[in-house]
Amino acid sequence: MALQLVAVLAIIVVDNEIRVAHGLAVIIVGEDPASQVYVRNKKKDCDEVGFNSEVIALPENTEEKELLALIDTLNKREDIHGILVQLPLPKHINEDAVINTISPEKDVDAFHPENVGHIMIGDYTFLPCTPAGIMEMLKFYNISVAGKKCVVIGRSNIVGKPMALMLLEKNATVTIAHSRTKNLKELTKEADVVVVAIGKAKFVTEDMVKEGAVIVDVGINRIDGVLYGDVDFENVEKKASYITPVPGGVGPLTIAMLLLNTVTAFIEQNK
Ligand code: L34
Repeated sequence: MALQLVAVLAIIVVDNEIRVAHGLAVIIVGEDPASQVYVRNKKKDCDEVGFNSEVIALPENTEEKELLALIDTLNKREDIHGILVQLPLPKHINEDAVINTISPEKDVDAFHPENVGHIMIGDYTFLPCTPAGIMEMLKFYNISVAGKKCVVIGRSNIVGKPMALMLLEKNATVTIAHSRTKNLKELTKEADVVVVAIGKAKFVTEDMVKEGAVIVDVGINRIDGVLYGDVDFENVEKKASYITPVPGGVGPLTIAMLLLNTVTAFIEQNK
């Protein structure tokens, strides 16, 4: 559904000319197998909706300055509206330096500090793809978070922190839990909505959740070739009113939001 929505939005009229929103550059450095799958899925979805996308695969030993120079070139290209550098990067490359180099108007991940600041004050062009997808999904299922207790497990810059801000913006009462949180179960048992993004297979168990809770699983853990979320799906499912599966849940939504952000970037750059 989400992809079809993006496809409709992708054709717009600029100066009486019909144009297709294209121009997403995805950079991947190294051979991380999970990243390769995610980038391949992004490319596939771009092709499906008719975007021009370029996947630029660089070797593991790429120097930071080469990567920054490439981003600089993409920043200047008029046919590229969105730039994404797949994370994580190899250890010898400074992630912050890379994110800071992406032009904020092309930052379709919304990771640049300028975009993060805009989100903080509720005046933004882009939202980070994973939490934005989760908010869209809640809206689609008419799940209001206003006045509800929401627990976000995980405090990363790409999921946990922005997720908490977005829920807060929709008037939820938000708790952010993390590896140092004491008595996590006491928090989750009270929660109307639990979003978990910590990367530990089957971490959230049935005894931790309230009857009728909404459970959103961001984790993707591969064990012996099988994918597991951060939630013990089979058992938690019995108690939850809604629960997202892994695979086929938050991952594909993340990509749909990336395409939406690329459309937004295209529109903004053609104003
Ligand atoms: N810069 N780095 C940047 N932007 C992002 O938005 C991401 N993320 C996360 C990792 N690094 C990033 C993604 O793209 C996670 N992520 C992502 C994207 C797609 C999928 C999962 C995570 C996905 O396609 N998931 C499939 C299964 C994939 C599999 O078989 O492993 C699913 O159905 O969940």
